[in-house]
Amino acid sequence: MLSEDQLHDLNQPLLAEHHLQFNYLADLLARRGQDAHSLILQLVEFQVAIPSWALGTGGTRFGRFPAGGEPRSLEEKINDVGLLNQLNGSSNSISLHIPWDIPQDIAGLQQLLASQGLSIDSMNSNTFQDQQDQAHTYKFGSLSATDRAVREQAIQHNIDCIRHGQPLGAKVHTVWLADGSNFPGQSHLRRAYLRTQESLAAIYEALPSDWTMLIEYKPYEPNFYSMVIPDWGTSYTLCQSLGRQAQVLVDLGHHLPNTNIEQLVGRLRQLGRLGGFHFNGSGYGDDDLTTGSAKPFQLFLIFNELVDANQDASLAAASVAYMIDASHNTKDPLEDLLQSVDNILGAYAKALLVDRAALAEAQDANDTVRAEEILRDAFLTDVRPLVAEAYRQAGGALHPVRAYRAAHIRQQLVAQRGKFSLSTGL
Ligand code: LRH
Ligand code: MN
Repeated sequence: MLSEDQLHDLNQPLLAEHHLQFNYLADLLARRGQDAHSLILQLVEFQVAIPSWALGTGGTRFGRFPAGGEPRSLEEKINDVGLLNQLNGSSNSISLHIPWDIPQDIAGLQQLLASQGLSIDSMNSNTFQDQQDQAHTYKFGSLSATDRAVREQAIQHNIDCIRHGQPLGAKVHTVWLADGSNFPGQSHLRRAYLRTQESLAAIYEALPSDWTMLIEYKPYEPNFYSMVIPDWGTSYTLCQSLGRQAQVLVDLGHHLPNTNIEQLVGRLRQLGRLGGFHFNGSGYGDDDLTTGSAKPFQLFLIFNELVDANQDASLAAASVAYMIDASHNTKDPLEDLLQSVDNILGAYAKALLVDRAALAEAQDANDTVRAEEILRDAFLTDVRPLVAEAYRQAGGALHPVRAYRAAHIRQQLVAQRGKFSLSTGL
């Protein structure tokens, strides 16, 4: 989509100002005893997986407004993620959702992924919708259904997802269940949990030894009285019962109002069960908006917990899957994903700036104001020149959204795919 020359030409007019801003920040950080170049290496290394189901405009039950030029196949989705990765060098993998992305031409896909420098991040099962040729409905649940035939169908579907991912090099399988109830009495809450545990164990049995199974929780929607896996504690206990390859997935939008998400992230990291994130932004519920758009300070505090744990020698290292899970109604999906990655890298960069020795000292001394000021110093530091330099050193655009617009990418996609092409997804 974009040649290196094009990227070079897009960066050229911005370079002089960028160097001015970057050098100013690098000097400021040096005076604080921090090395901008080692920070950039960590930012370049940090990769965020792009969900295949967010490359088109998602709808709500009230409506869907196509952006035009949406990807019509898995191959076109991979090309769009390839473009995002060209622009920011920070999106080198794609998560697939089955059956929306059932791989057909395996050899072709392997070649395409290699040519785009991409890998498959996580496979995601879907037992929250009924498919045309399906024998049993998921109306009353899937892995927790009272009907054994429904549970077995859902178990087989999850195993099929894993089998679809293996030839494409996937190593992660994500399970999110819409299972639950809308009315008190509708479901036996303990037995629903036990059936889910039994079904997950059957899926876990089929998991290759070098794979991870992520269990995603959600407090409500599409059920509004109970969800079988409503919170991190339930996901954690299920992971405990399954084995070491089972980990908890934290979707930022899956928390009741005012939940201290950074604390549960630190807790899961301490317990060795933090498997991954679905990053998105939300003000109320599972709004699936741009990551960091509504609560940038909370996103910073989450990364503050992650960096603190990563720098804690007493804690075993963890391989955490960083993924976006968003659904767009009003923005160009690709611009929104570029913004989300930008806000995520910004939050990570700010968390790397926290003076942890001084913070620990202030915390031990119960010097609340000092501790708060140390966090604010990092959060209020404008790290955009650092992130832009990381993009540049990764061969990307200094300002990905501006470059995307200057290159008229959406217009080109509409010309190729049409104004009303619709992508599979939510
Ligand atoms: C459920 C969820 C889950 C996906 C779906 C697309 O709300 O977050 O991760 O399967 O969105
Ligand atoms: Mn999710």
